[in-house]
Formats: sequence, structure tokens, C-alpha cells
Amino acid sequence: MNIDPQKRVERLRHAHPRRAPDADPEGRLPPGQYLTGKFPVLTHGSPPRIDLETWRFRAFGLVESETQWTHEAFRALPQVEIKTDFHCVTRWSQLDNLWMGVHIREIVERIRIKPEARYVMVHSYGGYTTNLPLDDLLDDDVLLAHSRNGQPLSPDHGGPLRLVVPKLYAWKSAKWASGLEFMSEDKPGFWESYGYHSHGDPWQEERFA
Ligand SMILES: Nc1nc2c(c(=O)[nH]1)N[C@H]1C(S)=C(S)[C@@H](COP(=O)(O)O)O[C@H]1N2
Ligand SMILES: [Mo]
Repeated sequence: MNIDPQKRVERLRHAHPRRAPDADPEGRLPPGQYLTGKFPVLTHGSPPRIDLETWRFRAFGLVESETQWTHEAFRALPQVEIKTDFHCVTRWSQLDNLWMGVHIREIVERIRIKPEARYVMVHSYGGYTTNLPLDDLLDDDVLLAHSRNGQPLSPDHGGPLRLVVPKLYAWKSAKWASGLEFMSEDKPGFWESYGYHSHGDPWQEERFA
């Protein structure tokens, strides 16, 4: 998908929803969303080529101990499974993904975030970035996932490692994650610089700035 990101955001901002929002007996569907049973691929550009030998995941910025993990070291961290829903700003939502990976708490314990840190920039292989408040990153259901529903994440879905932040729109769940940068001030990431909301809470319909 090589459409100009600025045009894409403008088009989406003014688009009439292609489908009516689904009924939501369980209260799990944020406003304006519809359900999909599929696992759509949504990538700007194409998946980057990643070599596990040289792959690193790095935590840096406002932390006491900047840390870098090799793939082997990262996979040796304690594992969790978390079942959560996924809401894309283009209006599809997908329920009950069973993600497996490393809880954000495991990372944070090892790097010790400085008190001045308030925001995070997530960096990805391929150059994608997305920003979020530190408090949202530290939510109980956030993890760095390598598998979904028992299968390793394919390159399309962000393998070998992606962030999953279920309570924010899915563009915050960066695929091919390469690092977390802890910052004192907010800065726009990739989509945010083209007009997506800096926060992106689907329950508040924070789609656009
Ligand atoms: N690195 C990177 N991460 C990304 C994206 C992307 O283009 N590049 N797209 C985002 C968007 S808009 C969505 S909806 C989800 C989609 O994840 P999926 O392709 O696994 O369904 O990934 C998010 N993470
Ligand atoms: Mo998305």
C-alpha cells in the first residue's frame, strides 16, 4: 500500500463508514467499529527484512539502564499469554486474540524508568514509529508479542516481535518493534504526524487530531 499517508488520513477522516457498526451485546465494541473474524493485514509499505542474528530490541532515553536484548536473550525472558481485542481506526475490530510474549513489566523492571519520563516513542524496523503516554504503555494488558493464537507472528503481522496495546487503536501496536524510547515530552510518531490522534483511545473515538 503505497498511498501517500497524508491523503490516506484525509480520506479516512471524511469517509462514510463502509458498513454500519455492529450491534454489541457484550459492550466490547467501541463506537463506530464493526467486527471481523479475519485477521486483516494493515501495513504502510511492506514488511522489513529482519535477520534474527542481528535483531536487537533496545530500551533507551530516560531510563537508568539502557538495555539491548538479542533475540535469544529476549526469548529467555518470562512469558505471558494475554487474550485481548484489537481495534483499527479504519473501523474493524477483532475479538479474543491470544497473544504470547513478554509482559511490559518485565522490560520495565530491568531498565528502571526515570521519574521525568512521561511518554514513549515505539520504534520499529523499517522506520515506523508511534508515540504513547507512559501510563498506557504500563497497562496490565500490554506485551511484546511473538505469537498469536499459538502461532509465531508471520512477517506480515509483525514477527518476530510486535508491541500490543489493546486499549488504544491498533496503529499504536507497532509491528517489527525494535525499541522503546522514554521521553519527557510527547512527540508525534509516523501516523500521528499525518493527523491521527496523539492518544488514540477507541472508546473515546480519538481517531484524528
Ligand atoms: N511497523 C508498523 N506497525 C504497524 C503498522 C505499520 O504500518 N507498520 N500498522 C498499524 C496498524 S494501522 C494496524 S491496524 C495494525 C495492524 O496489525 P496487523 O497487520 O497485524 O493486523 O498494525 C499497526 N502496526
Ligand atoms: Mo489500523
